[in-house]
Amino acid sequence: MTKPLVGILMGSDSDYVQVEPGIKILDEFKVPYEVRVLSAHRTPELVRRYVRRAAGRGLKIIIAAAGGAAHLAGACAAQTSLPIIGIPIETKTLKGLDSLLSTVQMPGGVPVATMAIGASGAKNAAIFACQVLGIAHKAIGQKVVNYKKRLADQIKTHSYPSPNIRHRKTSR
Ligand code: RP5
Repeated sequence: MTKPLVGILMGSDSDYVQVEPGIKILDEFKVPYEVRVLSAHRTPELVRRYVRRAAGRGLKIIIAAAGGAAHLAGACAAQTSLPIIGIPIETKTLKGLDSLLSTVQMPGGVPVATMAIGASGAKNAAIFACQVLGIAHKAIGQKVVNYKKRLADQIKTHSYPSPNIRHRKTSR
């Protein structure tokens, strides 16, 4: 079995639905990953052990998703020099603004690459991880190039105004 390059951590099972779009991207790009539910507040010792061993196990990037007082990504960044990507989970009470601020507002010297709130952030976290991995892994880099080309093609085919629509001056 291929060793995982990306470790995906979630603070709770309840985060999975928002993280799933990112997992789908890693599947699509055929990037090996592993997923764990570990919480900075509920299982801090397990987070510490996981992160401390990550580089030695061959992981290159950790993606950490958490909601509310979202300390998970920061707690990971505190324990390793691997790049950490944070996904702020959308919450019921504050719509994820709480998660965003707690993930993004790291003190100088301890960066967390913080993505958008929720499912879009999860998708972007996976693409960003592939962009970083793509520097050393040519095949992954090429998948990102192809993906971005497909995105551009979609925009071109949905361009507006359509060349078939004539513009008329409207009179009152
Ligand atoms: C955070 O608390 C988790 O990341 C989750 O977003 C939030 C709520 O967790 P549950 O109460 O649903 O387990 O640590």
